Amino acid sequence: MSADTRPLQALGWNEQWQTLFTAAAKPINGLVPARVTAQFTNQYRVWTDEGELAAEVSGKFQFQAAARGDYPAVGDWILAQPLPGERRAIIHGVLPRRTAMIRRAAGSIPEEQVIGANIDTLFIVNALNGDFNVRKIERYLIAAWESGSSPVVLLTKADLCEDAPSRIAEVESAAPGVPVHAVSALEDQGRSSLLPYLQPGQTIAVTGSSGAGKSTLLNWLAGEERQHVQGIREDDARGRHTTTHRELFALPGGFILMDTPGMRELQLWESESGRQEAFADIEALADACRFRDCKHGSELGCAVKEALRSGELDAHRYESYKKTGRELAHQARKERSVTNRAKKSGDKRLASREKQVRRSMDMD
Ligand SMILES: Nc1nc2c(ncn2[C@@H]2O[C@H](COP(=O)(O)OP(=O)(O)O)[C@@H](O)[C@H]2O)c(=O)[nH]1
Ligand SMILES: [Mg+2]
Ligand SMILES: [Zn+2]
Repeated sequence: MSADTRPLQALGWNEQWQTLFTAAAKPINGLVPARVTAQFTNQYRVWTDEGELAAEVSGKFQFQAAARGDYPAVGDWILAQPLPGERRAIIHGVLPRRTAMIRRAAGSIPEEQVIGANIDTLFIVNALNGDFNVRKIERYLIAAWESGSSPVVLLTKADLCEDAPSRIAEVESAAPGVPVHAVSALEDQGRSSLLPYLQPGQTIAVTGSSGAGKSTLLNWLAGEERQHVQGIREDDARGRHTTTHRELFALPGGFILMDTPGMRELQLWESESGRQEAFADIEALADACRFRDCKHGSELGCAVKEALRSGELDAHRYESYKKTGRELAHQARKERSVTNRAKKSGDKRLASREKQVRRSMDMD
């Protein structure tokens, strides 16, 4: 097989990754590069040049991992040691991530969870039916900006909407600087607007609520059924989860698509700079307030209040801005207090609970 038909290339492998791999792999022999294509409880599926292998992290890796975020995530490039004669490999390391989409893991202990690594473009998917929700899109944008990948908002099910242009405008005003496209997989509308993102070697993750049409989008772009799509009657009390885990797909155009299970609500994790980026319009207004420490209350010369009065700034958007700010501050306090408690008491129970959570199922 010639170098340019290496299977890894179809998953985005390039010279930069090769350089990082060569630097990282030196101390151990027999390591090959691989990309994590799916993650289960403590098991991974990885692709190497030799094909697909089941993989787990090494004992040393587990011992050295300080946080759950250090563990491999879907999209990561890793150092794999294939076991001779088996379709299995041991993971010895993770190459530095170019981007990382992070959320707060479910559970009472504040902990980060990487939901996708090395994503170039993040498709934030929201359906143009009754589920349409600009505030939800704002939350995803915060995490997207924080992750380092480029967000794009995709409004799906355009065939169900009478007035897509006004919805697009609504999203545009809540997503300064972010491209917004309306598409319909059902009626094959809007594909050409996505082509600039679907370039060879590019990794695109699709994220958004359950039922928004993520898996349908993947099948549409793949030109064949690669993922199961939820049927209307499969609804159950827990919500509708057809896609149960994150997974990478190498598609015919040479790009890589990551499908993800729907989230009921995206819990933000340490993303103040992402928040500032997502609300750059409000941050700019605040810079124009007369007082540097303006709380946008009853101060004189408050540009934020003025923009709210004139209608330039939407009151709901401003509420989101304040709410996410409070949420992140509250979470930061909680994290500090858990860290301090664990340190002070050497609390074994807490430490073991943390480890358990870290290794626990990666479910939504
Ligand atoms: N009308 C219409 N329905 C769609 C479209 N895309 C997806 N759906 C439907 O929306 C439902 C959820 O789709 P699915 O891809 O499983 O959503 P996911 O949970 O985000 O992966 C399914 O019943 C799809 O047939 C579309 O473009 N138009
Ligand atoms: Mg799905
Ligand atoms: Zn002000």
